Amino acid sequence: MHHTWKTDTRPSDITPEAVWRERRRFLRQAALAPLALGVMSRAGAASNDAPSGPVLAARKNARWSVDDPPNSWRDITTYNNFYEFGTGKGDPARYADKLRLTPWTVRVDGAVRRPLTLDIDALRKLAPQEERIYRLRCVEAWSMVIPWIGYPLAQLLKQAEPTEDARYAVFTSVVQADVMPGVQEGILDWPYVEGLRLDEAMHPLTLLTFGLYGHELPAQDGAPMRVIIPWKYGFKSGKSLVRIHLQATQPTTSWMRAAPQEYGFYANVNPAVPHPRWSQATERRIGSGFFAARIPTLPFNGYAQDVAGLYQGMDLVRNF
Ligand SMILES: Nc1nc2c(c(=O)[nH]1)N[C@H]1C(S)=C(S)[C@@H](COP(=O)(O)O)O[C@H]1N2
Ligand SMILES: [Mo]
Repeated sequence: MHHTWKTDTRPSDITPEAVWRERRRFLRQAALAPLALGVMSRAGAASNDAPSGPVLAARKNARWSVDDPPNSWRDITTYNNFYEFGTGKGDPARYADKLRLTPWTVRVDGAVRRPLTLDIDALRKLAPQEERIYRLRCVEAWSMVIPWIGYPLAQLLKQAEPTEDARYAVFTSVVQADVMPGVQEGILDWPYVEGLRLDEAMHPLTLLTFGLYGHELPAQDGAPMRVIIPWKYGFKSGKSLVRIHLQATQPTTSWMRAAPQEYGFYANVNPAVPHPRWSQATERRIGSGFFAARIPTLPFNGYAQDVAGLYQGMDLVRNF
């Protein structure tokens, strides 16, 4: 996230829409030619516009969906932050297909009466899968709208029976160093660790996420399971989780450790509190084109009605 201003641009932002549409049509046609197929890179193959991968059925949840038009599958799967695979926005799409997804188990432990170790198939079936269209606001001041598939994290945590000591949830992402160029470079302290207060973790908006656009998550978006907390900056939403640990004390997250004056524990989207190096008042909606106006950032990313109550009486400048 320190590299924002160099990496936060893609060809579709600086090319008039008609031109890049035509270019994309050409590339698609080229991809159909056997010769071109042979020389296409893996990233090229992954940048198809049509959703792909194993199907994941879900019922639409209108109550917890926004009306903004969703970003394209292409935007969502080729413009990513997943630093384990490198800091470039295209790095996750380029490298994450090497992530080994089977076997995959997730441990829920710590301050719980019933510690759980669950296989990913059991996790997928633990509760009804819902499609929820959420805004995702990155701390780098861009945003997307994504039709996620998952169910409330609360459904899983309840099964583990949190004790009175469970005041925080800590999320640990997988490390597979041999296939993760970013881990080899040591950009952050790995594994990637994030955390929530337990009431945030139990909030109905906090989504344990397994898919998007009707399909299982592509690796670059955090396969096979991640968490999404839509009122917080995107970095709170850890990808490819292997452990959820409940504990009494507030954890030090990877970003707090890397730059404590820039990234706080709460990280609620807040247009009134600038990042030390840039404003958070507006954002650029990915895919809207170079000439599109920046849009105002909303308190709690537009979810204030549902979550502001969690922070009653707190100083949100100090608790950034
Ligand atoms: N393990 C892990 N999780 C992560 C990140 C990361 O680098 N590693 N980046 C975060 C950031 S900064 C954002 S904005 C979102 C991006 O999710 P997306 O690529 O699916 O849109 O993932 C978050 N989760
Ligand atoms: Mo982000």
